Amino acid sequence: MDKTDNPTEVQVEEQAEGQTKESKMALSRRGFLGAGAVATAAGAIPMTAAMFTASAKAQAKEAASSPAVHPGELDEYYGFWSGGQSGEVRILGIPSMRELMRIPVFNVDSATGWGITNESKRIRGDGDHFLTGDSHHPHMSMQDGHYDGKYVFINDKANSRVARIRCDVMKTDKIITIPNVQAVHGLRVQKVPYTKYVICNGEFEIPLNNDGKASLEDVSTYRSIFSVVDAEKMEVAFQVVVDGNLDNTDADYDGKYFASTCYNSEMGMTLGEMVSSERDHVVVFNLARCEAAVKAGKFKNYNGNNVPVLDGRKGSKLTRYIPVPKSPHGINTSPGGEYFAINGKLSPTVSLIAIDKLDDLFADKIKPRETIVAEPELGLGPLHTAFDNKGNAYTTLFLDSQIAKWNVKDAVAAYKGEKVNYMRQKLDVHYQPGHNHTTMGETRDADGKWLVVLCKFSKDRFLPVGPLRPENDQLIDISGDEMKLVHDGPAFAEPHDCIMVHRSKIKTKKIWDRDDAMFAETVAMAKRDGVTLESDNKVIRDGNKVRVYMTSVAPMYGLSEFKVTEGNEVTVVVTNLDTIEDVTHGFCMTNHGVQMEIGPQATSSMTFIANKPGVQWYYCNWFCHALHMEMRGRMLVKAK
Ligand code: K7E
Ligand code: CUA
Repeated sequence: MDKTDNPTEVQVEEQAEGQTKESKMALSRRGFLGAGAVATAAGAIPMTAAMFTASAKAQAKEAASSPAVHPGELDEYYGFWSGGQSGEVRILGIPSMRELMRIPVFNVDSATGWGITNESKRIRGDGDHFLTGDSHHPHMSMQDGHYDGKYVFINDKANSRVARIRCDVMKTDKIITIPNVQAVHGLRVQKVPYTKYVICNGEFEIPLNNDGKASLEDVSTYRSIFSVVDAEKMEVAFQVVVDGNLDNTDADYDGKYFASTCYNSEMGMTLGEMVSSERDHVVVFNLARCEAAVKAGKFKNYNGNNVPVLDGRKGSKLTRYIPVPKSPHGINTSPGGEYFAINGKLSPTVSLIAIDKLDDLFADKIKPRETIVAEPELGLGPLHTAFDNKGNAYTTLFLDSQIAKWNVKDAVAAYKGEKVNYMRQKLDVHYQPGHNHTTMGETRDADGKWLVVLCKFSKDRFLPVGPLRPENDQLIDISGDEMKLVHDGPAFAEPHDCIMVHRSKIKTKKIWDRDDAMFAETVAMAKRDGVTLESDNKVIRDGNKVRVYMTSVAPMYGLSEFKVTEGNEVTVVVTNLDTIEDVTHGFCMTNHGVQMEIGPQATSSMTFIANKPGVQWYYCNWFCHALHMEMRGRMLVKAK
């Protein structure tokens, strides 16, 4: 690298001579990850003096505008945040960045009883025995490219699952395990004409029939598989076997194509093998052809299940493979529907695929690389790109710890050879950003107001809290010509991705409907027991099983005592008769490791073995009333 033209991190420090000691330290800390990683990147790109000035200027303007939402005021946007290894989804208010709620999904939650109540166990289904999850990509269902406020879908990479969250109550209502694949990573929804399908990538390569008979040496039958899930039924509609593996995915705005990035076209099993070739690819799926192939029965089944699996490997009519620089990561469709932006990761570039050229590609009229209409060089480690409503794109640079703001039209012109500067600004973020997202930016309604950048490291941005640090979710004002960093938001493990949805798109219930599907099976059980949940307080004895039905009205349970025998399987069903907004009750049985939440007008139940002889108090553990402490009762467990 030419030292005079391309300031390295060291030189940046020298240039910072006049600055305070603290900001110099900050600059040197920035280099910590960047420097070593440069060597593995495909090639460093020159950072011009103009770019440096722009970035320094932007830094000086930090905190110039404010995301203040004053006490009593409401946020303009709902943010849906993945909780990463915590397995949950969080709701934030934007722009305040206040955390409003947590939605347990793939995790077990002590507060709400998710994974403990019978209702949640039914929803958790065949994956109920898993205590863990790794959620990455939350995306809301759409109508004609606009959010419809109905569902948020999210993947669990760890256990190959997909979950659906109902936005009227903000609870998970369905979780399925995707067969034939391992590590469901990229997940998106069909945008147009509506979210008929949720699409998701099986990242890890496994034998087609993964029955324990394959070897670690012969990897010839190893495949990655693309899954297309019926969003309403929450069943896999069909799958497509591809060449290479699958990382991230997105859909077009025409209802015709899905596309996924592949970082392991080598089908390597070790890191060295995975990064050995200079190019990987994007695979594009032709939805109509896939549906026709399923109809025509041109599929196979694997692993003893009935899911139709199509062959979309190279040469197939169902797919096309577009070579891009090695190890691409994120894929983001521009809100006008013109481009798939492919983020280079090991290449300093983003490749733009013109979606209107895909018809010709599938008709074999053009070559795959002819669909690429821009490949701007942005900086080191581009991972994800977001869009505003003014034709600009915002790309996270993981290694540079920056956001590159660039103009899409100018990047296309530059690729044609015109002398234009597509780079608008580089802004330092803190540090190592992964995903970023603009308000409404993955829909036709991109509004160019806010950009959130999910930084993987926070280092020195918060009070030190031991070796494990929070992430740093930064809020950037993008409404003006310059990006302005306005807020640092610490977050626990690990928001991979987020979306920001205008509040006008979401209508939530204040209290539960008594006929809600969430507890319909519990209502049916009560009916079989001859119990009217809204009025009865009864103990039903059924051999070794005891079903205890009680109501709750602040500050009392309908039953203040009941008796069981040691070893009984006890099911406690609580129906919250309160109709007042926000009066949630809890039910905790001491010494049995169980507790749950019961929202206003909801029924919740849980089952446990009464294995602790003696008097066991149960109590309300959600604060509900001045006499909340007194809201309790006794279970006598008679010794056997
Ligand atoms: Cu969307 Cu983190 Cu799963 Cu990129 S991934 S960073
Ligand atoms: Cu009921 Cu606290």
